[in-house]
Amino acid sequence: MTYLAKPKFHHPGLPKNTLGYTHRDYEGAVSTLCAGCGHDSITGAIIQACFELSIEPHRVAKISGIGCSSKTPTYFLGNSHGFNSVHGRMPSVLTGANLANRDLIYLGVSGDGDSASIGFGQFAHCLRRGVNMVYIVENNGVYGLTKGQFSATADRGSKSKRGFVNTDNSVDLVAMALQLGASFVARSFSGDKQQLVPIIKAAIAHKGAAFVDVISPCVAFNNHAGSTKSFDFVREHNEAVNRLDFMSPRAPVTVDYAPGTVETVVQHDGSILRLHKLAVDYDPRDRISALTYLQQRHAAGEVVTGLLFVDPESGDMHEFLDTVETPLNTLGEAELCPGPDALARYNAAHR
Ligand SMILES: Cc1ncc(C[n+]2csc(CCOP(=O)(O)OP(=O)(O)O)c2C)c(N)n1
Ligand code: SF4
Ligand SMILES: [Mg+2]
Repeated sequence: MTYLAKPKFHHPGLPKNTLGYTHRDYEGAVSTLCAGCGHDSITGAIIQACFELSIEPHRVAKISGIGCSSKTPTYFLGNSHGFNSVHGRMPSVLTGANLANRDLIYLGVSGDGDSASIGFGQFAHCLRRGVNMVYIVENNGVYGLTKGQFSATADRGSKSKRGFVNTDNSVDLVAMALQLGASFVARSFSGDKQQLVPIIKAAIAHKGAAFVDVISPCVAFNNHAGSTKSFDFVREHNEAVNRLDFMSPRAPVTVDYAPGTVETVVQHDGSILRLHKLAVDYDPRDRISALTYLQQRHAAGEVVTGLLFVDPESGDMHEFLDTVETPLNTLGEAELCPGPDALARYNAAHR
């Protein structure tokens, strides 16, 4: 496997975050993806978000499936935990890890093939269970790694590089996530760092299942006229529902927002989301309206980006299951093995 380590030298004047780390401390190995691949821009946005949030790298677990997108955790947060799993199986691996240790920040990275085709069932169940995570799909409408077959998110009527027309209806993962009960649902574009970085920061701060669909053009197989996942198509048809500005509780609240155009949402951990509302009556706390709006804009040929839905009061799987607060890997033998009497009582309760 190709693995290119980056040189460790960096300019002594590089900006540092509150932990004293530079941007470089959040990078990984040199990317081996095609030059210009949208996935590399998402990697850059994740690095920026973690740097700005001053996250301790050892508190992050990056888990992915298989695909060009699923390779990207190698290219960011080189000092974090990582597990490159099996095609479509990221959600179950992440759910298991999260059940064993709730103290880590879970970043699930997947592709449209990984999540909307082979892993569709896993995608659905981890969202409806409310696993506390940031689930990112790097969505290019194709199976990039296996040479550009249509994925399930490719729009009906879109053309492949070789001229084939997709005759299947498409899956909209954002609509699915809303329907399945995800408590934070957003969509962005790999080429729009201004929008994507605050969305990722807000998703990390959110407690519950946060789903972020990022349209990410594949320059090798899906960036030509006729593709609805190309740079040009998305730039021309992008309709941003809001402009998101994320502030962690430590940062001072800035006031450069025109009155009447700002929507403030306080999240579970006290962090604040400020939304620059472009659509006058768009409310990101209304799941039903979000679904309706999404479908209306889709019918008009537009790609809605921004924070579509957030439930600031959401809980997560551990709350729903009432699990112990201590991570399982730190429990001692006495707690893990309560002895024959407890087992006998438990068995008796089921007779
Ligand atoms: C069980 C299994 N089936 C099929 C494959 C072949 N395969 C590898 S990656 C991939 C699709 C990847 O597409 P996507 O998730 O959209 O990632 P992209 O490369 O586009 O980023 C497929 C079908 C595999 N590795 N494992
Ligand atoms: S094949 Fe497409 S998705 Fe894969 S690295 Fe190249 S541009 Fe990116
Ligand atoms: Mg893909």
